[in-house]
Amino acid sequence: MTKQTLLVTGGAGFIGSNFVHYWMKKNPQDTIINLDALTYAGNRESLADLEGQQNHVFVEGNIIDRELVNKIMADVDTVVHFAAESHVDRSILNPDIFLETNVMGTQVLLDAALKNKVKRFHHISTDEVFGSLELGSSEKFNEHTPYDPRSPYSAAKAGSDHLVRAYGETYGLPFTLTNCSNNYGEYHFPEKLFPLAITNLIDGLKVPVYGDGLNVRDWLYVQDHCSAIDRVLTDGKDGETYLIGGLTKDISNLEVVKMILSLMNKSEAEIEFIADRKGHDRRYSVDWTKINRELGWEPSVDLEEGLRRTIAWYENNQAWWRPLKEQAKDFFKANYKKEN
Ligand code: NAD
Ligand code: TDX
Repeated sequence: MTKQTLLVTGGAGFIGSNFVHYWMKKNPQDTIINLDALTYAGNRESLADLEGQQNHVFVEGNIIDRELVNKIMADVDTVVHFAAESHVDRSILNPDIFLETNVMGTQVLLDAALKNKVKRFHHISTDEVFGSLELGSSEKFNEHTPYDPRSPYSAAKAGSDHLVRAYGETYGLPFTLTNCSNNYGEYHFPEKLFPLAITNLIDGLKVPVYGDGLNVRDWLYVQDHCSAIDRVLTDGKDGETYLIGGLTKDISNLEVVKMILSLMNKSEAEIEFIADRKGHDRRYSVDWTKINRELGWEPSVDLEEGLRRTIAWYENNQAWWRPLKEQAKDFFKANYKKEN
């Protein structure tokens, strides 16, 4: 097995920390440099079991810091770029930082990757760049769907996707790009829907559902996202984009919340309908046949099994999430209103 050095950005966040664990277990010969600014969403506790491991080097720093990024990129073979501001609701309250990190930060990384001749820049993106599909339609996003971002978050992510492709076309930077649907699982920050619902229910609180609850998301267990990235890093073709998704059938937020309630033996009286998100995308659905056909990837954990694992993890790891919910109090106050 050839040894390589990966630069993982945002590796103290939800998906990044899962990916670091996944990769180190599967490729113990490799070295991971983990660059993370430890914003509200980054947490060293998510990497606690890796403390002292020689081949995991944590660097606290910002992707926008050109000097630092250039320095740590020196011996890197592959960049896996997760770092981003990722919460749609926070982007509605305060868009500025989304542009700074997601667009400008990505450009700093791209420049450094070119300068240091990295062999592959893999950019992690989202299905939200494609906009919103009609409720009840059978349409799905695929690799040819035009971009139509509708929130400051997805607009900034779209900007970063365009920049990555532009660096490929203009300067010949070797890259791959994946657009994935909604992830859920261990180490998910407790202001996103699933962990918020589960932790509220553990505490005897209600589950806030925006609007009529009929919005549809395509849910994927985070470990399956990690295995998809692995397939793309290993066998993906230079300059290609792959869409990653988890479901084959629509499921509304309300239905998925009801699944969580039932798995936690709670009644539907625990649902609280609240004011809708501004510009709330109605429906996402991902056609993941390209990555399935070309790279042989498919999801391995279905929604019910993934939810069981996730609920058990939050029940058993209360010391991980309790301080995070406490820190997010101001956000909860600003975001949750009964009326629009
Ligand atoms: P997250 O918010 O949990 O983690 C983001 C991480 O990036 C945090 O550790 C944070 O400290 C770090 N970070 C933020 N700004 C930084 C900066 N300027 N410099 C260095 N580090 C910085 O996000 P996530 O849910 O793990 O998402 C990771 C990536 O995957 C993002 O690019 C997101 O757009 C994408 N994505 C997420 C989902 C999802 O469902 N969560 C789905 C598809 C794509
Ligand atoms: O309290 C809530 N009540 C509610 O009804 C919250 C937090 C959310 N919702 C709804 C909004 C969405 O329709 O649930 C759905 C999921 O919301 P989030 O967990 O905030 O995720 P979403 O906005 O879909 O974005 C996530 O998936 C795609 C990630 O945060 C993004 O980074 C990723 O790109």
